[in-house]
Amino acid sequence: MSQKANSSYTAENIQVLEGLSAVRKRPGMYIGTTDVAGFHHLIWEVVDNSIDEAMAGVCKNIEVIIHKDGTVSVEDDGRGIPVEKHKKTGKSALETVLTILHAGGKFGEGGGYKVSGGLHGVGVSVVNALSDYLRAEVRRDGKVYMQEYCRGRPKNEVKAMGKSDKIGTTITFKPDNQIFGDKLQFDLQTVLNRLRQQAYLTKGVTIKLIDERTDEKYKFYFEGGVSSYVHHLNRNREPISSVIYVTKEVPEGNIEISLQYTQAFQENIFTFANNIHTPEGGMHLTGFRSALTRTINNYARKNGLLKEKDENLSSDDVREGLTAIISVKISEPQFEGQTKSKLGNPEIRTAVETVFNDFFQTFLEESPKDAQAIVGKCALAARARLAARAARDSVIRKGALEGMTLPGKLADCSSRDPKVSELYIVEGDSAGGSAKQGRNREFQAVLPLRGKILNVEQSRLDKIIANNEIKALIIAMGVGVGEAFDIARLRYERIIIMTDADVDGAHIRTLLLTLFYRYFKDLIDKGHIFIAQPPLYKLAQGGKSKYIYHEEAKEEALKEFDPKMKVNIQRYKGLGEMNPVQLWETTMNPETRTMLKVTISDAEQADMIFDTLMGSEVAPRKKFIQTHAKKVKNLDI
Ligand code: 0RA
Repeated sequence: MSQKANSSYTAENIQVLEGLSAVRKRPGMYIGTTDVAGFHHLIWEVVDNSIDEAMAGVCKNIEVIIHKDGTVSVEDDGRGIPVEKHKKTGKSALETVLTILHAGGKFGEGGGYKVSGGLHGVGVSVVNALSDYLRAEVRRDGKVYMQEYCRGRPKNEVKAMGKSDKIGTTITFKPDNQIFGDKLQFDLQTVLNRLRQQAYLTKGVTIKLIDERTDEKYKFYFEGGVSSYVHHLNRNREPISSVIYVTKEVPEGNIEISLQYTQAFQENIFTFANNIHTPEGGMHLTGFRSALTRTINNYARKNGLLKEKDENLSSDDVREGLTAIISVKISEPQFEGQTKSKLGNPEIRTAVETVFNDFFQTFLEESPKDAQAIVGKCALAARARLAARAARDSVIRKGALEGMTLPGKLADCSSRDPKVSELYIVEGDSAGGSAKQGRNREFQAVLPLRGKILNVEQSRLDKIIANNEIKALIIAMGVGVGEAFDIARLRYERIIIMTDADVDGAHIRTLLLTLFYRYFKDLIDKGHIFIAQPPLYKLAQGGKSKYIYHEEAKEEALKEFDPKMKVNIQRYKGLGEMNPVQLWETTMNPETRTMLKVTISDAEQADMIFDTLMGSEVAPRKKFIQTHAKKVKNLDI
């Protein structure tokens, strides 16, 4: 692939496709949502443009500043947006790029970038349309140019501001309250995660973040690219091989792969196309997997580690404990699938397969120590798989996992229509009792769990399905597990985790989320998993009462009561303290309740949280629980 800039790139290459009023009318079409995700998307869109410059090899530094008033600026030392007059629009190229959709210069033929990121690829013009103020500063040809906009409309012509020997672009913008409301704020952790990820994926770029609200400063630079990423992901795991790395430029594009085996049981593979995360996988993943299975089997046979009578190692066996990043950069990525996050380009499958096959075969031959450790781990996984299958078969033979024998403690609903049915997973017998009495038994089922469920991060499937609490849950859900998982058999549209608002409740919730994340990810992806939101307080005075669900809302709500009289503040420590009617009113009645839908908005972050909370190394886990004890309460993976 050629990522080099076309030197004849001028204002004419920028195509004019459509206007911006559509963006303000239907922002969701361009940035997904106007909630907190869409709000942050504005930053991603601007940073993606700077990253594009870095991928083109013409930008080394990017600096993001979150100012005190919620304004954000993104500065880069790329080529600077061109300022000459644009033939088709009659305006400067800068104004064209900032005011016309898709005019980023990346969509024209025979010029511009060969590779481009950006989730929707709509460009900075969308950010401009959705900002009540935006300022673009360009340093180019020894000069500084500037233009300001309000809701996408230029306030002035492009102004020449003076001289500069620097080059690059600075975009400063303030999201429009009319679109996003006045409640949203940029979340430091979210921005950091994104910038860190982009820095891993763009070898050699330095990304700085300054949060002026708190005076915190961060800097990311990863010499190793995706191999630094793998190293980071495995920081709490015990490695059994070195970090392996290959990058190659082929006619289909640029391929970069890094991997390392650890003592863990799960696989953690993250794939990207043009720096865009592809959680649904696709052709790059398929190519990698088949090359991995083939090379390991070939090596094991050739070196007598697999005997003639032995079965081949399966694709699952060679992925146990594997952490890997696969990043491809190609000129025309096709994003497919439910959430447009699956790479569809068929040519990339063979390209990745060939590149990784050749590399990994040589690697194994030249690194016998790593090779032995890897094959040993895979062979162990194969033996465990056979044992697990035997255990599962015996469990299934006994009928334990079949829908026929619903667990005794499940209080099922009377409806047999999964579309309207809900399952409440409740902590402990006393809360379970309240929930059973308070529910609408027509469509709400209740499954009380006793005590702590098994930590699935540290166990294999055979042990997991032998655990009584988990077995009851799986049978109640009806979907089976592992190879037998079938979402079509799901017995409830919504599965709702209802635990106490204390540390134990948070722990049980996390264990359940880990179980869902690792073994029933489809249920999360398809939006079936929820977290109930019981109230923290009840305020009462005379005949008037009000439930409070967030700590912050308490003071505000107290103002609604008569200040001369005493307000009775009841704090709920556990669900068991509410009577069945209260539990129904506050937490279970679909008309009045609020629930959090569990999403995997950021698989890497989810992995990190689970890993830190559930992994085998004790020290980091302790630290996490201590420093985030409050946050865990509202854990949204
Ligand atoms: C259009 C064409 C060129 C660069 C850019 C846009 C550009 C946009 C942004 C947004 C943030 N930083 C940016 N840096 C560059 C190519 C310019 C050339 O070939 O000289």
